[in-house]
Amino acid sequence: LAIESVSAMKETVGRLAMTMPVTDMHTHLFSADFGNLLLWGIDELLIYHYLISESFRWADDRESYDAFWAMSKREQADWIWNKLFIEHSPISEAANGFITILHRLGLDVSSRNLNDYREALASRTTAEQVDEVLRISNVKHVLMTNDPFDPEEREIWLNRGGNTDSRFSAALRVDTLLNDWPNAVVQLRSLGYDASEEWTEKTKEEVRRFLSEWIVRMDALYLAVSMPGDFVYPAEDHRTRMIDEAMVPVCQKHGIPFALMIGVRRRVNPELRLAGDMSMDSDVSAVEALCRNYPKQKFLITMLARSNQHELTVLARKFRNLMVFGCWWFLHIESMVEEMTKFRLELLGTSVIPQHSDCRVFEQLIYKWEHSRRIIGQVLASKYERLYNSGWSVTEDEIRRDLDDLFNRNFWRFLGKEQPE
Ligand code: RAT
Ligand code: ZN
Repeated sequence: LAIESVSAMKETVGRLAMTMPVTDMHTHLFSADFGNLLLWGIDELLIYHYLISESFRWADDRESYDAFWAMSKREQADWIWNKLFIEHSPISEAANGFITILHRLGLDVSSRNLNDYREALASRTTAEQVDEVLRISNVKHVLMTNDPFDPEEREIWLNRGGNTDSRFSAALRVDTLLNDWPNAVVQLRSLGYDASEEWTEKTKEEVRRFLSEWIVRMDALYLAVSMPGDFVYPAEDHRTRMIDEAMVPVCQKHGIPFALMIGVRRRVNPELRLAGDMSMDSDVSAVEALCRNYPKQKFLITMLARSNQHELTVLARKFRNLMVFGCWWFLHIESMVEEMTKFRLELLGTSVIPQHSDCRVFEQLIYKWEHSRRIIGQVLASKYERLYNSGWSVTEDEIRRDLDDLFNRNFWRFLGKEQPE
């Protein structure tokens, strides 16, 4: 049944956009199987690296980075709370996000009493909080970021059964192999792979064996890396050899996509540690060459610089093995999500994955998805409105189909896999 009026259409889109279950195709979250690797709760939320860098803007000359890093987590959280929530208003996306979380968890935001918030969550178990947050955020499926070179994580995969929660899937992260090869060689050797710094036949074989074994062990849905903005492909360098001779062949053998997140400049301020990374312009022609060279290989691509977004979206018109995804990191703010979602829909229709959360702390699913759902819904409704004015009205089923494509099916279809129930 076609919807009768623009206002009824907007109401339907708004309601479905806010409530439809979503697949979150890139996070740094874990299932409860991973114990302490799964971060959650008030203090972890406040010491999110996005908030660390924002609060240092208010630090005075006597407040050193070293003093901050020497504090306990709780002290760090108190410090950030004072700077960003008490001494100033929580206007930024990440600070506002913390307030959205408190509000949706049913805590009294007006009390501004941090210890009450801590206490309210203190009696919960990790498993309870995972269920509760997935329920509130309506996130149905979460992709983790899984690194076998992390000793704590590796131990869980090797000796403690790995992931047993069907709401979570793995993605094999390969940054060290591409971006820090000497270190990767040391790690590979310590894990029993006969690799050498020199790119020999034996080394290629062993890297492929390492990747294959871990894809199988984790049941990884894709291979993932984040790349600096100066990534060039093809080039006479280690990265090109690694991609051509190890990573793409292994992805093809297992029938999985390769996700590249391009445009990071790591540690422009090392004193901020994880919070010290920056964005930089990238060369979209690297993605173009990959898509052209490997028409049968699928590439999930996101870029960090605003200046690359339009060109990347145009490129997706040329290559069906390219899926653009998410508004990443510094682009995950209201104005950019709106701008990017608009021109992506204008260039690609609904054949895009408009958002991923990149959450590091579990409750962040609540605000990242609530904020993004609202904007995506508004942009989609404005497109239906234009159609309506030409006499084309969409049905509720069609709205549901389009949102389901954006929030779930484009990802699973691209993978060639059934979405888990
Ligand atoms: O968004 C982030 O939290 C960054 O620190 C990175 O982890 C980035 O998302 C990445 O996956 O490299
Ligand atoms: Zn990430």
